[in-house]
Amino acid sequence: MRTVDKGSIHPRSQRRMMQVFDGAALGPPPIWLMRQAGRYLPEYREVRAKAGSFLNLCYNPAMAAEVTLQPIRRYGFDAAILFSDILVVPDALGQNVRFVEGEGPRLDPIRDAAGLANLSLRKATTKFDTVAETVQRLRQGLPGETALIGFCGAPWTVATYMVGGQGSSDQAAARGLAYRDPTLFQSLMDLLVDASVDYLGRQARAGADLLQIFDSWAGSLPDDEFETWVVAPTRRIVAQMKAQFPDLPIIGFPRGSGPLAFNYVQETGVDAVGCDTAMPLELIRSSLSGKTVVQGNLDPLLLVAGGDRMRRRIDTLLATLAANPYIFNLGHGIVPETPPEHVAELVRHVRSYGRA
Ligand code: 1CP
Repeated sequence: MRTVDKGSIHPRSQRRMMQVFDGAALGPPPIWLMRQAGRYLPEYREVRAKAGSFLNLCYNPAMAAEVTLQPIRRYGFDAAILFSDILVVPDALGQNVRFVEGEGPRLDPIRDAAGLANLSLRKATTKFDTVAETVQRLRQGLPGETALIGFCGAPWTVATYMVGGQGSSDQAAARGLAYRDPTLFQSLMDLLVDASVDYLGRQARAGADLLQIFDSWAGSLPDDEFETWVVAPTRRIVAQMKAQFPDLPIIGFPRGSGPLAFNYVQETGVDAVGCDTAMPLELIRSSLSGKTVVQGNLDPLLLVAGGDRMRRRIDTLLATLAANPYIFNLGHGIVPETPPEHVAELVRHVRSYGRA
């Protein structure tokens, strides 16, 4: 008997998620949600407890693949996103990174040239390959119609954690270092560009169908610094990825960039833009929709609330954006308080669009 590779039943181009990158406006649009794997799911909490530390989970290919698949089994999203974290990159480069229960990530901050000199891309390859092994397992284990998203943090956002040593509301440590010692800060960004290209390249070779670059703190910079620390490094990553993988779509998520998002798309060369919760729908419609693939931007807190209010906003998003290439998503990640049945209702409602 012939064995059938699940992937071969649905060649990559037949995955609905991929079709929007060929210019298709689909009714209903493809849907996935940022942080679709995570603490709001009881089955995630179970695996997370077994793993011990959060980084153990990220570096255990069997467990990381399992938690990636959990939301696909429940909701049948059009795309799975590799379970990992943007802070795997500084950890692999040699910075001390730990996740403190109830508090979030803590890193030994990089403040000077000596701190930076301790990091190297050479050290990182073993851990990067462990993550690539998760990607490989997923490509085998996912349904043929489900696209697989690889990702990394953008250099600016990753640097805010590396310099600050933890999350912050204003990214003051990194912004301060970038003004005080732009040469040192540029060296850190250069390392992160190289590391991101290496890391994403391994994910692509292992079977990722597309990539997302998370720039969660893009919105904390004035426009000239945005150009230097958000646009320029992202453009270098996109150019190097396109040179090696010309058909691999890249989604940029410049959270908080507001009216700068259009220039971001033009200048970085990303194929799609993730719109955050605060991006005005009228701005998305007039400056992005039809010019690039748009992804977003339902408020994650409206998903917690659920009900009619959520369904009405979904209808507005679809009516405004789905006539052009569009991927349904939230404007930021699912929060742990989200009732899993609200996610089911969201998917059901989006999938009813265009099928009436
Ligand atoms: O114990 C736990 O379960 C910790 C919670 C958690 C989870 C589920 C963290 C810690 N990271 C993740 C997974 C994760 N992180 C994914 C997996 C794939 C998916 O989306 O399902 C992804 C893509 C990320 C990306 C990530 N990590 C970003 C960018 C997106 C965003 O949310 O803005 C950022 C900023 C991080 C850092 C991070 N990791 C974890 C936390 C709590 C944070 C934020 C810390 C802070 O700013 O205070």
